[in-house]
Amino acid sequence: MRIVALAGGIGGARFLRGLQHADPKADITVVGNTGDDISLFGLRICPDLDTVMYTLGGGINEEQGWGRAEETFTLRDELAAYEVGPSWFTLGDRDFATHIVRTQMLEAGYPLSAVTEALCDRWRPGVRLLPMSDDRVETHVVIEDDEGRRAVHFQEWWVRLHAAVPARSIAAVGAEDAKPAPGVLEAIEAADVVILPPSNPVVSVGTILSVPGIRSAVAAKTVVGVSPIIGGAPVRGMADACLTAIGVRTSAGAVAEHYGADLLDGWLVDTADAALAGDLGGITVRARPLLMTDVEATGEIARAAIDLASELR
Ligand code: GDP
Ligand code: FO1
Ligand code: CA
Repeated sequence: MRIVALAGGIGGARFLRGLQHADPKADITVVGNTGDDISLFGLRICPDLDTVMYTLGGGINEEQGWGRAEETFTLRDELAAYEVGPSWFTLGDRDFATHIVRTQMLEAGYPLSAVTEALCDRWRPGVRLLPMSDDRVETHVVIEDDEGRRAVHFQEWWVRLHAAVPARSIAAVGAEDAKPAPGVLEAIEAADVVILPPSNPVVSVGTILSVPGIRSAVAAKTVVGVSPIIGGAPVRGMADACLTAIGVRTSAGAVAEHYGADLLDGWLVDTADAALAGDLGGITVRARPLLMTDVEATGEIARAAIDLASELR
């Protein structure tokens, strides 16, 4: 079975591990979000691509969900001794190596897709990991506080400001002019099913879908999504603040309606949202437990998504 998944960071990566467990023979292409990417200390950092690569490659910090296992922070401490920041974004020594390799290759002229492939030669994630685009797209958040109304990078809003300042609006800067990375549209066209893992509907899946050409290619396929919202709240992270910023209620049903029946064929919701089961304006909704507590439980969620897609094909 050829599967394409559009993934953000932690929610996407954990789901993908379950998908591999549910169907070890599946041919999986992951289209990863690069809207979270940021340049710091002269280095290009791609948090969502790295979270998928480290999680599936066995190098992730499991408790945290991002960054490397068995990490040390000598470089961070040395930078701090020089008073060279920013200090609000924590990069460990092992993780720094990834960003150095990536930046060196980008500066030598390789596109991000080729760089990601090279990094995956080490990590062997068992999926084909493609950035959504080789062009630079950055998610910015418009906020308003004592310093006035301004746009900040998504990481600054989330990590430095802890999303404590409400997001007035969210923009994927550069998306309009971005092209899907080589292989993205081809993989979607060749897919038997497209799965939307329980990734952030605004700043992960929404950003990927904002790259011209990707949404229409996905909409032409059988698409099943897994709700990241359970009982009116995200399981973790800031999806509620992001949904509010784009005028969508934080509920499993509202997220499905936001994606739309032109995109989604099937939608898995948690048993807490079982009242939605049935037909939601043309989207087939099934309820089952959606907490990704371990690989087995996550595998069963992924299996349910594959089964629903097979029924709807
Ligand atoms: P990020 O880039 O690290 O924020 O990760 P993603 O965008 O891929 O996923 C974030 C989303 O994952 C959040 O909105 C969470 O609600 C969702 N999520 C995390 N854990 C679970 C879980 O166990 N079950 C479900 N259904 N969603 C989850
Ligand atoms: N998240 C944090 O909350 N604080 C950090 O200092 C931080 C550093 C970081 C470094 C590398 C990386 O790949 C991810 C990192 N994250 C950090 C996670 C990341 O900012 C976000 O959770 C995702 O981008 C949200 O989608
Ligand atoms: Ca992310």
